[in-house]
Amino acid sequence: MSEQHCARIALVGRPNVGKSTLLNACVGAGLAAVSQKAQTTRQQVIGVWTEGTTQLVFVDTPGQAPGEQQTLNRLLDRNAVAALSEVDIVLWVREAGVERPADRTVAERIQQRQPGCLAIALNKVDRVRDKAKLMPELHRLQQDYKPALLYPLSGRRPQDAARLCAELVKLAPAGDWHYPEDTLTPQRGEFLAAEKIREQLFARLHQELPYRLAVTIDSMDEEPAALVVHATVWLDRASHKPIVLGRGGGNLKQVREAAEAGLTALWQRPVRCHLWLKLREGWAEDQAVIRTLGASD
Ligand SMILES: Nc1nc2c(ncn2[C@@H]2O[C@H](COP(=O)(O)OP(=O)(O)OP(=O)(O)O)[C@@H](O)[C@H]2O)c(=O)[nH]1
Ligand SMILES: [Mg+2]
Repeated sequence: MSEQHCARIALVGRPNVGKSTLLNACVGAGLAAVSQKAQTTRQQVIGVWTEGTTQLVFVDTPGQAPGEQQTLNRLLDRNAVAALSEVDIVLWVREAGVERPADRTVAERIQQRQPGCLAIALNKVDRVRDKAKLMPELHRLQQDYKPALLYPLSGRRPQDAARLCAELVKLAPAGDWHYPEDTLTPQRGEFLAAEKIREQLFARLHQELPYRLAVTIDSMDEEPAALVVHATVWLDRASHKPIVLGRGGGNLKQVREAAEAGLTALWQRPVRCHLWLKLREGWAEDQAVIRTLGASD
């Protein structure tokens, strides 16, 4: 076999630009939680793409936002910054036609770290009707940051992600693969299950509430008919319980069913989930608790 190439690629960017969507599209699986709300991702998610002689290891990171107060947010930020120094390629995801102060913060952090190889994905181009409007933005990004790769795309289109991977292959240095060829992710099933449940809580709860929840997995058991997951949803206020449950428990049922469907698609086998609500007041402010609940750095 000819020489192997391997690149570890950090997806960075401000919250909600589509990093997790892009990771999922690149590896062709719903690994990372995606939602309309900013700061969905709390912890690094790793997705592996292997083709020919090259392996791309994508590391999804929490969106970086300036001036956040809450402990959890500070931890998220630290995780994202740490990811920058451990990779071969920094893939900075931006939103076409939208510039926010947090984009500046990300740019400064990238420049401080001076990554060996910078690639920029200009995402959500499907939202830009007049594609000619992209040209000045692409030109400006090229001038300002001189990336090794500048790629306009929609992370919602699998063919765009496939083309992006083909471009990233050209930047991958020679080196041994990190994982066996058929690896989708090195992360544990428990982690993926918790992320899928959290994703569904994000989809069905509003305002601050989803940010004040955490999910841990109590057990995962192979049973003849299905893989059975028992999970605890941690609340930090008693008043949140009826909202999470919904009328007649209907909301939590929807969360459970959608998580089951997502995990069944991911693992290609029937999955059943049981969700339990538990109260642990103040967890979102308590760094020690956050570590035990999985958002560790
Ligand atoms: N129209 C459009 N929407 C997109 C695209 N990519 C992502 N989205 C949407 O943008 C929202 C945010 O996507 P995420 O993938 O969760 O974003 P993220 O950057 O991982 O966000 P954080 O984890 O909060 O930092 C979701 O509603 C996605 O469906 C795209 O190419 N086009
Ligand atoms: Mg994300």
